[in-house]
Amino acid sequence: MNDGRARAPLAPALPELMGVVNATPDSFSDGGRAFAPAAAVELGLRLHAEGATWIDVGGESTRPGAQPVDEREEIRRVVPVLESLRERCSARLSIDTRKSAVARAALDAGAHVVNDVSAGAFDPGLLELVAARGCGWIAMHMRGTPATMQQQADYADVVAEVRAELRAGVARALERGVRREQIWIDPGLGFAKRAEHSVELLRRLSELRELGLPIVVGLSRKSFLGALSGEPEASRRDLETAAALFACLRGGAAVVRVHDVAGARRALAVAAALL
Ligand code: HH2
Repeated sequence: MNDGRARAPLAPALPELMGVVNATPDSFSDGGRAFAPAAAVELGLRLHAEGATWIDVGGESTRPGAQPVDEREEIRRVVPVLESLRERCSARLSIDTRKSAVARAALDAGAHVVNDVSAGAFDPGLLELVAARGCGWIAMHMRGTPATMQQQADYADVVAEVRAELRAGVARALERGVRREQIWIDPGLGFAKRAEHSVELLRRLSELRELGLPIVVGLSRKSFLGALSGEPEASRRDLETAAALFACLRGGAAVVRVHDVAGARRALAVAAALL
């Protein structure tokens, strides 16, 4: 790892918290709130103070049907935020992008980890970059692109298929020179998944531990939670998120990606005492 910090154990007692900073106008639950760099930095600092040991900065929404953002615009959105957070806090910084040009600029600005929702499938140059820099890499499961993925949510056994596809993505990365110690995996809840697929993946999360890599789970406010509870408004699904964190803890997640860090910390404290 290029940041000199050891990766956390495979299944720590409590998952680490990754706070979400979307420097976008159109993210599905909080678009526009942290679009201005100063607002994004302020949010990142607050989430870190609330207990996030990771801050994930993104400049392109990946919600179903989202329109792609030009890489120069994406760089313009995230670089000043990363530079400032790198200077002002000690959180591990991840850049949420599928594009090697954006990842390169983000690493130069101080990011430690590339959070790649395409697991290396979108831009072949990304794996070469990760191998060359020795930075962290989150390989998230998806099929297709955010524009097309919901047409590919077709599984006989979603857990077995996601595990096999993640295994293949990790193997491709290892062939390109990425080392196992650099890698986290993520089931990609809501990405090429219908609600029942995301629920099944969370219920059987521990089966992904067969891959022997630490697991990141991004469940925060997602539509499968709304399908379960009946809450249509994404920004009002923090209670649903807190309840579902129980499954992340039970399944051995190493990192959970959330918008409401303070609430997630409280929910995990209770869940850990009860499990
Ligand atoms: N989910 C989103 C974005 N990035 N990265 C990982 N590793 N795992 C996830 O589940 C994940 C992710 C979607 O959430 P959000 O960033 O809040 O929304 P948007 O993509 O609309 O910006």
